[in-house]
Amino acid sequence: MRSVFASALCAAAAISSAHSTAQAAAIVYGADATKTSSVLHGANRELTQIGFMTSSDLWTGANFLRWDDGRLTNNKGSYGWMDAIPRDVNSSNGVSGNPDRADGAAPFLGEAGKTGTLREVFGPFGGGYKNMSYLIDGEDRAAWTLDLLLAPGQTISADANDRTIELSLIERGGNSDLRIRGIRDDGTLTDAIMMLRSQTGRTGWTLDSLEIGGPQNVVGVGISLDRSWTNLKGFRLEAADGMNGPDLIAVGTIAPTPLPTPGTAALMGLAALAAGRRRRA
Ligand SMILES: [Ca+2]
Ligand SMILES: [Ca+2]
Ligand SMILES: [Ca+2]
Ligand SMILES: [Ca+2]
Repeated sequence: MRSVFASALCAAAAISSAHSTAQAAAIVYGADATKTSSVLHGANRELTQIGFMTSSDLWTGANFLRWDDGRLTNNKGSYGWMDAIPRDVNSSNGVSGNPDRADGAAPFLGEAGKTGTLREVFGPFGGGYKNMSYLIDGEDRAAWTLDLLLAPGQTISADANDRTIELSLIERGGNSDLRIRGIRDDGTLTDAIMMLRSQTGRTGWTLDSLEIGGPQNVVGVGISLDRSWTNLKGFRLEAADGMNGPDLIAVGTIAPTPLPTPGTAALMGLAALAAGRRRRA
């Protein structure tokens, strides 16, 4: 009897879940090259539009310029937003994750000393666009961790619509995986989700950087996060042995909004109270 009752409960749960509009898990959509375009300024690439399979969302370069701060931890050390990170160039592979650039792209400020910064890779370049010819190059069997943070006090939260995108990654190669976590405003991390190489879609352009000897396809994903990903101040991207060296070009997200602080909420409460008193007076 008990097992029959349990089965009935399971069936009811399945029906309930099937009819629920709430999204239960992150969904990863490949980039759609037919809805994606970019322009070159010399060999520096500016994204003008990116679209994704099965989603009607169209993002622009602005979606990939949300970052105000960051930290990269690799096999050599841990580096903040403006810190000079040692780079591999000309087929050397000693740094597990490092700034790299298209062969013809503008040199990094630390070019002579073979360094680059997170701000150069993920911040505005020249006229203010995210330079899609700058990336973090990974190695086949090595690990790195990258935190990207929104401006202080700003957060993003996933909606309940599984066709809208909240996070996009652009990667060079399309033969690597990447682990993703949300960083909540209180510093705690969400559960991890994966971008698998099989889920990526081509953007329509290629990238040949200083660290490799020929061009590779650039791919992307758009991810609809589930509703447990709320009040995020940033994202953590992780490469590990077995992920085949993800080469991260860009990370995009929706427009952030200010997180109401307890102080703001209290002030608003006081204002409402004062208004009520005035009305009664
Ligand atoms: Ca490297
Ligand atoms: Ca969504
Ligand atoms: Ca790759
Ligand atoms: Ca090259």
